[in-house]
Amino acid sequence: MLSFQHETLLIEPSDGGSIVTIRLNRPKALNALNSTLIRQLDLVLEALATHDLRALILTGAGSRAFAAGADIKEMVNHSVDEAQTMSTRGQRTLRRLEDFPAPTIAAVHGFALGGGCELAMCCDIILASTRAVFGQPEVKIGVIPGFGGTQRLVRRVGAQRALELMMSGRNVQADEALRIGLALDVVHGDVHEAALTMARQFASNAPLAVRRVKRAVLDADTLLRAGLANEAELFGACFADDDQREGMVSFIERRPPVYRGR
Ligand code: CO8
Repeated sequence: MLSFQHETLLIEPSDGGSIVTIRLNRPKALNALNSTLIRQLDLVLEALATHDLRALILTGAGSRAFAAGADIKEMVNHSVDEAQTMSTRGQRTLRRLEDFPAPTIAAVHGFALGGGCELAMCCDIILASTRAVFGQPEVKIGVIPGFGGTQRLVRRVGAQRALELMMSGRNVQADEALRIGLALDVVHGDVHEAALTMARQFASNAPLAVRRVKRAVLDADTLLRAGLANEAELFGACFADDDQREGMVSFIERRPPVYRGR
């Protein structure tokens, strides 16, 4: 029953259907998160939450990326309202992933940038291949993280490191991701196989107890909701700036941006 396909996602059951892998499947665009993918992910997560899964794995199709962020080409011309709405919608889907009843593991190879990094951080565990590259590069294109990065990166790595990463927009290689606690482990070998091995370990324990461990941890964070709403508003506000258009157009035109602070 779980073996269904979506345009932008591949759904791969294993272990008799008790473990499922969702593979983001836009490899030509480095699995950039467009609105179709987000919508399909939302539907798949809603459906899978009603199955008796023991673990869920999220990974990217192709060899180059987990996901290189929200789709810049889709959002370049957004108004403030459209941007805020898209941020809020995306946050809802990512929150659905974070709230998924069973354990979730992001198996990251290649780029996990912007929305891709934000998506990975909604999983309980992040495993990185040696070639994983993380980052929140939004300020380089005139905006801020809008899928929860300003909230969840702080929780993963602390405010000082999160601010340094989000204000520089620089890339974080796998070994640094491990050192700062963004990734739990760096895998020398097949990162999806490693995720499956970990998923099986979780799956061998009492499933209701495992789910309650997760609930207890998530429920303790009572401030996240307000932080996400504030982020969506600030993300939307970027789309009143000339710098947002310049940042995104320069990415599409493959030239350096010229920012004027307006
Ligand atoms: N959106 C759309 N297309 C993308 C994206 C993206 N984020 N990333 C890569 N692509 C496309 C490229 O345009 C290119 O397509 P084409 O061949 O048709 O021109 C293809 O993927 C391959 O990419 P490159 O040619 O650029 O590959 P390189 O190896 O030269 O570079 C990089 C790889 C470094 C990953 C580069 O592609 C890059 O910098 N990508 C953008 C990274 C980024 O800035 N991500 C953050 C986006 S903003 C964001 O995620 C905010 C989240 C909140 C959103 C809220 C809702 C609106």
